[in-house]
Amino acid sequence: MITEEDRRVAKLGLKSKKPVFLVVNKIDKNRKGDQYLDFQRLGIKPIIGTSATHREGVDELLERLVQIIPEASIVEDDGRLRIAILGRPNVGKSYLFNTLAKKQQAIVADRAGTTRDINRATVRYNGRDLEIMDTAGIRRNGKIEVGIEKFSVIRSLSAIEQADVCFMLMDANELNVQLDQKIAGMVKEAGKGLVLVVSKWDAVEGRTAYTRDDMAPQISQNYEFVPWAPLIFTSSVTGQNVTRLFELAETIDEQRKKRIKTVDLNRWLKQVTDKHPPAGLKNRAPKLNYMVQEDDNPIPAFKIFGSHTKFLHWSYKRYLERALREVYGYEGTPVQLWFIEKHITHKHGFSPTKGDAKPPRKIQK
Ligand SMILES: Nc1nc2c(ncn2[C@@H]2O[C@H](COP(=O)(O)OP(=O)(O)OP(=O)(O)O)[C@@H](O)[C@H]2O)c(=O)[nH]1
Ligand SMILES: [Mg+2]
Repeated sequence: MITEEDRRVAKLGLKSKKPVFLVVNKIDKNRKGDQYLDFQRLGIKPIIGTSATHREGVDELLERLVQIIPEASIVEDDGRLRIAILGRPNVGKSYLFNTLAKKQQAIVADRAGTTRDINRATVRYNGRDLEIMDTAGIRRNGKIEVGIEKFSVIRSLSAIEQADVCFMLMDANELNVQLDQKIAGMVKEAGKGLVLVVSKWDAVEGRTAYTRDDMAPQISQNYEFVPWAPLIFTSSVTGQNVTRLFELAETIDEQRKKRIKTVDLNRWLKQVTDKHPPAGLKNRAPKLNYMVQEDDNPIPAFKIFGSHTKFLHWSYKRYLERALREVYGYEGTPVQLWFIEKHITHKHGFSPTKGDAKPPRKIQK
């Protein structure tokens, strides 16, 4: 039987302009034929009858799904370093973009939300092509309006996806906003390099007695979940630290590409686990035996093989990440540690990057 709720959901689905399937479940309980006729009135094609409990029709459903999923697109590696400039509306992204690009490509304006698309510019720095992307501002959650603003969020997300390194701008005049943290979190989740950029520093430095050394610890505190991200104070008006950003992006890119020899990793693993063996439950103490870096991952990623790894405490994973960074750096980029049970070949647990390691942040002078 079709309910009012069914009709409403069907309408929503059809309006979404996405492929829609009508899945009629629990067909084992009904005579098939007439049920289907009824559901045709919802106007959705194809209709697939399933019985989840009897596993009927599920294969067909998957089969149909696979047919419409687009093929994975492989981004060609043209050797460019891609940088996305992110931040709330009006923080000075386009101004910085122009300063970096040295050409008037993006619109700079007083009104919030003037850039609606991703603006791109390619500049040559240190013998290498850098592609800079200026994104539209990300609005605070509740304030995202349907339409253009919604698309700007999507664009920012897509800029993060395309980028190797992201500059997260925060307005020196208006700090500690939750949304800034959210953007930084999105970058971390996407596994991209991150620089925390205080913009419009000229406006504060000139007007108040506030110094960088006053402000840096306060800001750092709000970004404890990305302790590895460098913090830099800039001004597009005076040009302060602007080219320093290019240097940072390059350094972060180098860090991300760094490969550590397996023999060194294992020596390191033995040292840190000897120093602090992972705690466990009675006879279920986790043991970590062997470690290797993944080859083909744009995010520095490590597999650590062991036993009882699911009993590893998150604080221990954090300890490992911190210790790894002490020796190998990886400034400005997330790293992933995967814990793999020796006997079963499946991954479980999360990267400790989801925990909060807390070494001192590098503040750029
Ligand atoms: N004092 C000072 N003002 C700046 C600086 N950078 C940008 N501004 C001003 O801040 C305002 C917004 O700058 P935009 O570059 O348009 O900001 P945006 O982040 O691109 O804004 P949307 O595209 O709307 O999200 C303009 O009035 C700029 O002149 C800076 O370094 N110092
Ligand atoms: Mg702009």
